[in-house]
Amino acid sequence: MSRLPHILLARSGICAIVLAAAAGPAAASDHVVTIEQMRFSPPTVKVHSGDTIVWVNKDLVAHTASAQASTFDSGSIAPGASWRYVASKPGSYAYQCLFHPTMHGTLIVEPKP
Ligand SMILES: [Cu+2]
Repeated sequence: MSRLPHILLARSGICAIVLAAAAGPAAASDHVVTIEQMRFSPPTVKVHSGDTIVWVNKDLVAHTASAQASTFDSGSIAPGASWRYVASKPGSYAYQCLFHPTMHGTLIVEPKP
């Protein structure tokens, strides 16, 4: 994999996500945060405890999604790769990219409905 061009990796990552989203109702509690052009999109995501958040890196450089309170930390997400996190404790979690401190996001976890 590592010898493939970055563009190809990025595209295959995007395709995988599209296919996963189209695959069925199991994705109902999955939330996707796209990392593209040095931004988290959407910048704020609201989920319920137990939901899964997937950060998908569509940039050509690595990023991280690291909570300022160390609640979660993706580590380096390579170009074209993604990272999944299952939300647990309700709260509001500001996070940033450790490589690019101007990149900010917020994860809001609400109690189970
Ligand atoms: Cu970054």
